[in-house]
Formats: sequence, structure tokens, C-alpha cells
Amino acid sequence: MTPVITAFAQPPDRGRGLVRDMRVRWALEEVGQPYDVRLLSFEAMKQPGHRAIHPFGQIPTYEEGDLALFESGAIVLHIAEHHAGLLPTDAAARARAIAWMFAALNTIEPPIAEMGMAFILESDKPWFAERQPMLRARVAARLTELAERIVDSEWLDGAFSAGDLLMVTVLRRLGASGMLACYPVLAAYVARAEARPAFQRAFEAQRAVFLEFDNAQIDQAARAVDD
Ligand code: GTB
Repeated sequence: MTPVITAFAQPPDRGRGLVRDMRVRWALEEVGQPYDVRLLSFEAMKQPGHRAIHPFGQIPTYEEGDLALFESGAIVLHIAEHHAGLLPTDAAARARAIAWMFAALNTIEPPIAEMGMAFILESDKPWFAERQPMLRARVAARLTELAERIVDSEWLDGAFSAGDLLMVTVLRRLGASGMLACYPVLAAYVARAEARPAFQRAFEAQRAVFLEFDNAQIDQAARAVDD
């Protein structure tokens, strides 16, 4: 059965692969599982039909037969548990890879997300500049620790795993801040992951959604000029 995931019909990141459907697409590509995508407008995401699958009216979701899941981490874990390639078979190594999945989402992502939200929501507020050093220091502390951990390794713990997949999607959110460049070990780690064919297929698939939306907008603007 082909799973169906949801994504934004109008990607707010302009196809940069920063929206969380990217994690799910990448996981599906890594394990070689074809999938379909249902594109949703912001309005449709808040309707009862979608909220029946996602209580918070967000994307991504994942449907496979009778199973409907929300939360990108839970979806990636489900994919990793039901296909070979994203979790080690050895029980202890598997548990450690799952620990890295939680570390990406619970330890590394929160300070990065807080810094990003401050930029989006507070950059015109009088306290914005004052908060910046504190927000950046909290991110920097985690990045320093993470870089120390992987300085001599290709991936977080042995072979590439769902832990790396989630960690890299979290670190990619730093793009606009310029902070990743201050940590060559982490920049190289992200670049290694981005070079994976599965990442590239997922990236192109989500970018195609943006390009189609962008072209439709250009056509609409051209028609408006003609009228
Ligand atoms: N914890 C949930 C998960 O991991 O699945 C969080 C899901 C979530 O935040 N979804 C966002 C959403 O649906 C899209 S990814 N937002 C709409 C809403 O809440 O109404 C967050 C996101 C949005 C935009 C960018 N961007 O423009 O770069 C990046 C990431």
C-alpha cells in the first residue's frame, strides 16, 4: 500500500527543504518506499477533515491503510521500524540511534526553533536585539557539544541512521543564521548528508511543489496584466 503524506501547497520556505515534510520524504527515499503527497492550503489544514488526522492542524501527516500518524519524529520512527536501512538491527545500537532521534528533536531543535521564532515574530520589537546574544549562546552551546561528539566520525553512531536524518534536518534550519559555518565539523556533516541520493530526491520533490506554485503565481500575474 502506498503511503500518503501531507505538505504545504504553498511552501513558505520557497522550496529550501526546511519544512518538516522534508524529513518524511527523505526517510521514505532512504528506504526506497514510494509515496503520494496530498498538498494542503493553510485553510484546509485547519478544517475538521485534516484535524481528524492531525489534532493541531499541521503538516506533515502520514496515512497508510488504517494507520494515520502525525508528528514528524513519530512518522520517521515508524518508517525506520518497518523498513531496513534507517535503524541498526543490533538492539543496543538501535536504542542508541533512537536516542539520537530524541536528541535531535528534544535537545538540539528547541533552542534553534526559539532563535528562529524570535527572528520571525520579534525582529521589530524593542527587546529583539537584547535577546539575541542569549538565544545565540544557547544554540552555540549545543552545537559545540555536538561537534565535539562527531569530530572524528562520519555519522552520530556508526552507520547513517534515522538519528542522523533528523539531526541534519534540524541543523539545516540554521542556514540563515550563519551559525553552521562557525562549526566546520557540523557543516561537513550536513554536507555529507545532503550529498546522499535519497536526500537529493526528497529535496527535488519538495522543491518541485514550490516551483509549480511559483509558476502558477507568475501565470496568474501575467493574466492579470493582459486583462
Ligand atoms: N512537532 C511537529 C512535527 O514535528 O511534525 C511540528 C509540525 C509543524 O510545526 N508543522 C508546521 C505547520 O504545519 C510546518 S513545519 N505549521 C502550520 C501551522 O502550525 O499552522 C514548520 C516550518 C514552517 C515554515 C518554515 N519555513 O518557512 O522555513 C520552516 C518550518
